[in-house]
Amino acid sequence: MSSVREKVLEQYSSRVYKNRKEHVIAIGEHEKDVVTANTRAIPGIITQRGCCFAGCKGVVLGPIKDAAIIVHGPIGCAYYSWGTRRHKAVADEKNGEKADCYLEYCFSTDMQESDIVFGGEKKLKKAIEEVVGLIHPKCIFICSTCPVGLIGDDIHAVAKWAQEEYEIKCIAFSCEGYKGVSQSAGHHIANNQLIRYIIGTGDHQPEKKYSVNVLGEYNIGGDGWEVEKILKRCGIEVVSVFTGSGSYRDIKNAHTASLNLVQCHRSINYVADMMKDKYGMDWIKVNFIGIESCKKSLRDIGEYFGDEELKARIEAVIADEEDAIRDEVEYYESKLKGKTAALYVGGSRSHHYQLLLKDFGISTVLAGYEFAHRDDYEGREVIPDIKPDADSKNIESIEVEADPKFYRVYMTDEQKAALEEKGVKINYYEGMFKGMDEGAIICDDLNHFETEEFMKILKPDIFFSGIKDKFVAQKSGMLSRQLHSYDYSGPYAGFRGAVNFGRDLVMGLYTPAWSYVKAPWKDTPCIEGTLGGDEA
Ligand code: CFM
Ligand code: HCA
Repeated sequence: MSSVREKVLEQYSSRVYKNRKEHVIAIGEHEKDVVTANTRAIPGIITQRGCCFAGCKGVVLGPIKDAAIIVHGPIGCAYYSWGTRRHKAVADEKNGEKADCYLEYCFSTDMQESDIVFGGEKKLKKAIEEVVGLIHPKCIFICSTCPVGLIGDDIHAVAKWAQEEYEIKCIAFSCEGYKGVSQSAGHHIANNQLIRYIIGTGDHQPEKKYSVNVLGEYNIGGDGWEVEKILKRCGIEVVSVFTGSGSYRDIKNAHTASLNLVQCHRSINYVADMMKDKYGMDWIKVNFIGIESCKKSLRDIGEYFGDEELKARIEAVIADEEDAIRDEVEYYESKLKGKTAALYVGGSRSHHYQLLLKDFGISTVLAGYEFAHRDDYEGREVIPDIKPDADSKNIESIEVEADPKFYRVYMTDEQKAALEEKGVKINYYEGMFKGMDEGAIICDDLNHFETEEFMKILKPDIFFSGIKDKFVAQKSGMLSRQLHSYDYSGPYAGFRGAVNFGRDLVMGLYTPAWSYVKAPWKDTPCIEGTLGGDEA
C-alpha cells in the first residue's frame, strides 16, 4: 500500500477508512487501477460536491442563451446559479435566425411558505405568463428545486399547458437538488430532455461539407469561442455547441451534423450515445485543452473525414497557430519545467489539464474528481462492470430507437478498424488513468481533511481546484488556481489559451507579493487567555 495514501487514511475511524480507501488509490499500486466513484458522500465529511439542480440548471442548461430558464422554488437556488459559472454568451444571428441572450436575467417563482403548503403550480403559470409578456422567448425551461419534488407540483403538466397556450417550446426538468449523489444526476436529466424534445426538431442543413457538434464545451472564460474559431479556420462547420453560448436555435439542428466531438465526457456522454443510437452519428473524444491535445484532436477529425484537402488545411492551421505562440510557450516552459501540480475539479478537467501542464513540463502528483464515474477514470471498457445502485437507478435512463427519417450509417466496420489502426478511436474514451505516472494519487470525492493532509505530504507547487477549497491551499502559502472559473482569466483552450494559462501560472508562482507578507502567527501567538480561570 502506498505510504502516502496510508498516512492520510489511517487517521480515520475504521468505518470512514473502510469507505474512503476505495476512493483513494495510487496509480500502479495494484495490478489494475480500480476506483469507487459516483456513490454517496459520507454525511458531514465536507465534500466539495454540488447537487442535481446545479448539474442540470447550472451546468448543462444554464448556458443555452435563448432559453428563458424559470427556477421553480425558493429564491436561493435561482440567485446562486445566476452568473456564477462564467459560461459566456452573446446574442447572434445565424442563417437568418436570431438567438437572443437571456443570461443576464434571473427568473424564479420565489416560492413562499404558503406555496409550499398549498402548491406552487399557479405561481409557476403566472411566472411563465410574465416571462412571455416581458421577453417573448421561443423556448422556456422549468427547473425544479428540492421543495417542488417534495410537495409534488406537476411541472410537466404546466410545461404542456404553456406550449399550447403560447405556442412556444416549454420543457420541464425534474432536477430537484436531492436527486442522485451529485451534479452528475442533473447532467443526465438535462441530456434526456434535450434528446426527447429538442434535438431533431429543426430542419436547417449544414452548408459546408464537413460539420460537427461540439459536445461538453461550456465556453467558460471564452474557451468555446476559441475552439469554434480554430474549427472554422480548418473549414469545419460547427452546427451546434452543447451548450456554451449554445442556443435552442442551433441545438434543434444538431442531428444534421456529420460528427459529434465530445470535450467533457462526464456531463454529456449520454447525448453522444443517444445520438449514435438515434441518428447513427459517431462521436470522437477530443480535448482542446493543451497544445499537443489540440493538435491530436484536430488531426483525428481530419482522419475521421479522411479528406486529403481537409487534412492539409488542418496541418496548415496547426503550423500557423503554433508559430504564433512558440516564443511565449518556450519562455513560460523555461519558468515552469519541473514543477508539480495537484488537480481537483468536477468530472473532466482534472484529466484535460494534465495534458496542458505536460506541455509546460509540469507533472501531476494528485488528481481527482468531485462526481465522475468509473469510466471517466478507468475508460469506457469498464461500463459493463459498473453496478447500478439505488441512487443511480433513481435517475431515468432512456432508450432511443433509430430515427426512420434521419438514421444514417456514417462508416463501415472496416473503415472504423482502419481508423483505429491510425490511433483514432470512435465512440470511446480512455479515461484519466492511462496517461498518469506511477505512484500518482487519485482521490475521488476529495474532502477538506484529505485536501490539507495530501497537500502537507505531497507539497505540490500548484493546487488547482474551485472556490470552496482554493483558500485552504492559498492560506498555507501554496499557489492555488481555480480550474472552474479560471480565477476570472481565460480562455485556456486552444493554442492562444495555452499561452494565457502559462502566463497566469508564471505570474502566480513568481509574484514577489508573498515575500512581503508574514503571517501574524509567525511573530506573535494568536490565542491569548487564561487556563482554568486563573491569571496566566
Ligand atoms: Fe464537465 Fe464542465 Fe467539468 Fe462539469 Fe462542473 Fe465546469 Fe467542472 Mo465546475 S461540465 S465535468 S459539472 S468540464 S461546472 S464546465 S468546471 S465542475 S470539471
Ligand atoms: C457547480 C458549478 C461549479 C462550481 C465551481 C466551484 C462551476 O458545480 O455547481 O466550486 O468553484 O464550475 O461553476 O463547478
